[in-house]
Amino acid sequence: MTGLKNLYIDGRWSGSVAGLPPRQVLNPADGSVLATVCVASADDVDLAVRSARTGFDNGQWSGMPVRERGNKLREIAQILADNRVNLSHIESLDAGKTLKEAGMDVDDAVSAFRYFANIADLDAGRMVDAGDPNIISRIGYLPVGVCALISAWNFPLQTLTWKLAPALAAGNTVVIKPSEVTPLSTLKLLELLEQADLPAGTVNLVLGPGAQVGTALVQHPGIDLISFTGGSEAGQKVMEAAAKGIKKVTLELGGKNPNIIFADTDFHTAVDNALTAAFVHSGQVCSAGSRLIVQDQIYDRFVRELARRADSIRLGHGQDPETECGPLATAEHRENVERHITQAIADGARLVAGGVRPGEEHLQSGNFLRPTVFADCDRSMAIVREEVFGPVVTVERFSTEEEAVFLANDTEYGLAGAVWSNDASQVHRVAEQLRHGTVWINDYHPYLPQAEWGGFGKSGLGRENGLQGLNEYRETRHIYQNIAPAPSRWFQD
Ligand code: TXE
Repeated sequence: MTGLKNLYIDGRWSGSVAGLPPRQVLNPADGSVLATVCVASADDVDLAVRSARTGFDNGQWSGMPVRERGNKLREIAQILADNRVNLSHIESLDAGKTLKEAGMDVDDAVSAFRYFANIADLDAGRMVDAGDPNIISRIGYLPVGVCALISAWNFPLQTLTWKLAPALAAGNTVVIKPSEVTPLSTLKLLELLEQADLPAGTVNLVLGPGAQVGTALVQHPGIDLISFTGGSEAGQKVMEAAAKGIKKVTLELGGKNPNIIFADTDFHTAVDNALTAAFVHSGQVCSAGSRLIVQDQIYDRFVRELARRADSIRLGHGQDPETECGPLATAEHRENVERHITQAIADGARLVAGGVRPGEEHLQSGNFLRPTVFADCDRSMAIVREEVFGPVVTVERFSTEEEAVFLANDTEYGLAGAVWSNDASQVHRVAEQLRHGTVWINDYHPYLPQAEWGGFGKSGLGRENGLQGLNEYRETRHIYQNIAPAPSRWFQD
């Protein structure tokens, strides 16, 4: 035992039974140690899954009337809203995002709990016409069981609550594993959840690296469903584990998202939003508009203005109100992004902004990187095809509408995309042809808890939010009742 008690199992804070060495959580803006937390062993994971199983089987949560569960979710939403300042401060420190962004993440978390509280009892199933007046046939829903919720470091609170709120609304019990890079807002969330007095075993928390703790969790036979947000490589492993255990699985895996700009659109609005699309949270956003596709007539002017604006973005600590972009999540991640930049230059992309670490003295100990713009890109280049997950945007050129659609769909991913034009018919035509889970027209980034979120192709499986976001956490059951039973006479007496 290390004395640390950061795991939450069966309604209590506990330490790792194996006493594994704890892990330091670093501030990405200056490398300082924000906290030291314990690392779960396979035995701790087992205890957490057993606790969730007992919690599920005893029916205290899963058997609670749906309306009461909804009330609990509303209570949680209010607790989070009341703690907005504290939660966003923690998220800003740990994930390196600005306080403004972190506050919006808390608002998203609150909205998710409110939305799923409101829809939990909307749909109790339906009657089915069996074509026989003596048959009562009905469809109903049950919770799936014990869910493993694995969240990512870029939106620690938001990616978790998009899973937790629907999982709880549907009556499941859960074991949460946040990213080892950014566990602090999740720890705070668990602390706040105690105020809602959920039955013991409903929500459990394990901490530690994906390769060990995440693997132990997804391979555990007591898990019925895995909901994962992260990279493709880890997503593939999660899916393999799910396949071995025939577990339900949803994957939210990021993307390479096209942002199409037609020449007739308002120029400055499009440039301004292209920056937001690409560089919010230093591009560490699964739906980042990292691939600009710009029409011929405005291409050169667009590239010049984009580069000028990118060069003036202010980097800094998330808590500094002057900061527009924070650091990257880890030193290793920055090196990965830099490798992508080096490769892009070798492939012939024209660097017109950034590509380097900032020179300012006070940024030297953080994982900062200047917002980077590459022009003259084409789809043969790795920088156009691969997810970089950093402050890097590429610009390609197109002339016709058909070409724009072709380029935008020419990706293995399919999470999100946008189209900008003043021609109402054109934007609709283009949007209808884009094979991406979310398509924005003359906007970028907004999402709604009531609208499904998720991707085509390698962007993942299943959907979060919306009605489908709830249904991922429910089993469908058909009950067929014969009210006039009689011998079937299939076999002779
Ligand atoms: O995430 P990982 P990483 C993308 C982005 C980034 C890349 C890698 O391109 O550069 O993924 O990021 C847990 N079994 N996105 O390496 O490893 C892990 O502990 C079970 C996109 O930091 O995918 C963490 O909790 N769990 C993305 C979570 O999975 C495993 C957000 C994500 O970690 C595991 C983040 C395993 N085998 C990165 N391996 C998005 N969709 O927004 C890891 N984990």
